[in-house]
Amino acid sequence: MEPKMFCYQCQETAGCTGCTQAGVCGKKPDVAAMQDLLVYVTRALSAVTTRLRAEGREISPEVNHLITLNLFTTITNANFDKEAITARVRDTLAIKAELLAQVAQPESLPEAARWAGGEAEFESKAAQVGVLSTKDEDIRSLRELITYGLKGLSAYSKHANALLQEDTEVDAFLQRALAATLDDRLTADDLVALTLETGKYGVSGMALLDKANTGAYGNPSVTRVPIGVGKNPGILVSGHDLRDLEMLLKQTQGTGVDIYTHSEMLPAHYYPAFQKYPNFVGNYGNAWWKQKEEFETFNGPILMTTNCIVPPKDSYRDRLYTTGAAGYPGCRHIPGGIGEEKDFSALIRHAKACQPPQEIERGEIVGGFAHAQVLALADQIVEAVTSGAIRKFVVMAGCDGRAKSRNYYTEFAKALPRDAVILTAGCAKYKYNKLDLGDINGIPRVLDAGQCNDSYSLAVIALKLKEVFGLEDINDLPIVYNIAWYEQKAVIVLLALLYLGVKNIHLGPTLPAFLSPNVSKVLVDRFGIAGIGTVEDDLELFFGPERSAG
Ligand code: SF4
Ligand code: SF3
Repeated sequence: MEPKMFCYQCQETAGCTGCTQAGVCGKKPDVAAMQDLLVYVTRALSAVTTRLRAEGREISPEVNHLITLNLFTTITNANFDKEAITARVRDTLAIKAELLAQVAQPESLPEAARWAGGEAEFESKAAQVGVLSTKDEDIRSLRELITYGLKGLSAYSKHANALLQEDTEVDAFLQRALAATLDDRLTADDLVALTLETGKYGVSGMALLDKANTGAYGNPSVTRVPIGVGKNPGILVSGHDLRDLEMLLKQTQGTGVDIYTHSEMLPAHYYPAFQKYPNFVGNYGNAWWKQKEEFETFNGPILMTTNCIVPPKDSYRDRLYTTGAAGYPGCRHIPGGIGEEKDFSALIRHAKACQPPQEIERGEIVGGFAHAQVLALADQIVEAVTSGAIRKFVVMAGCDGRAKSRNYYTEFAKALPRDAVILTAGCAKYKYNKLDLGDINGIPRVLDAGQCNDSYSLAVIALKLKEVFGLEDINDLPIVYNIAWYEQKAVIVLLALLYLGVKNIHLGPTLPAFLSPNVSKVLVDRFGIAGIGTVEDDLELFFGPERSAG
């Protein structure tokens, strides 16, 4: 069949090769095309800003923010709204034209930087600039690997920017690297080096976000989060944007409307600044892909602050609101830029006219083991490792998804030896965070550091343990990595770990389709990256044949 689109940026890509007729995620070919064009014009704008910096000019924060928001908009499951994406293409071209006029020798920039097509040409241009426009499969693979890492980095930057934190070096790198994906002179070796540099700036971007989050909301601490429901009508908040949640919590005080978190918003409960709100009652449901059932039974309005949106059922479509980078055609979008107060009164009015949520679970989840909390428990943890009570930590961070093969992670968690502790972050945790895995000398066997955005905590914890145990090499720690990925934020986390020198990371449930055989080989040879096998085989690999039963 003639391909109508080509996208292979996420783990669920069709046939583990590429979505060519429609996205498994629900993305339609016309939206995919407009996303391709948005990435293209963003690469072009980045080529212009990178040249201007080289000429000694400053780039405004507004332009930096436009670029990060553009990339964030194209992350899997963030935005399905063709009109909104087209508007961003228009705005980007307008700003590029303004900046291009300031470049000393524009003719030496790549063709993309000089393209100034009108809206009538958008569709035909989009058809020429997608992933497959790079013919060499290894160059294409590396360009996309870098681009997906930069999409993840953009998400982290955008969240930090929302809390008025900036790192202009991260922005300059992001734009330089994005511009480099247009440069036909770069060899595969150049692009491998740029991939690793992307990981370096991934660490900086994650550190910036950590500073922004903890500076604004305090350090997460051990928290028990209820998963049942109350009697008031509620608003369910999903995605990753803590600033949006803060505004909503403030605006709902005294209204009789309760706030619940869904999926990746769960870790908001771990922050002291949010715990003071009496109507911030708990977490409802599970990971993003369960939306269809859980949004239906929630009964009230739902606010998607970022990815991951599942195309909604008619039963709750009118209750689904988006904001920030998120968008869905026909769903109401709450506007508001960085530093602006968003107006959530429409959701609050809507909630008051709805029934309270229907109970789907009871009990609680324990989390809040971000770096400060874990470091506060360092003596206890070091003692448990030294005495042999904890044999190994298993990093099982990352994403959840709908593929049945992900049941591997539940089975793996259940079968782990009882002296193993899971370190996690991201929505991958929903595969095992409601199992009763117990504790080791009071240390829970699942230590949840937070959102995928908080994966930085896992790196800080590993580096601290390396220091405490006086080790030369981070790979000598009793930590193994069995990471689940789905979308592009997991790509920047992976690149950040590689930059920190972590070897032998297992990535599943399948390896990325965008890695060509040669690029995979580089990752295998240099970093020992591997996929997953059966639970039994992998446990033997990580713990040896003598492992005790879980
Ligand atoms: Fe397919 Fe994933 Fe791209 Fe959606 S984001 S079109 S599922 S590869
Ligand atoms: Fe999850 Fe989308 Fe990646 Fe934030 S919500 S980890 S998949």
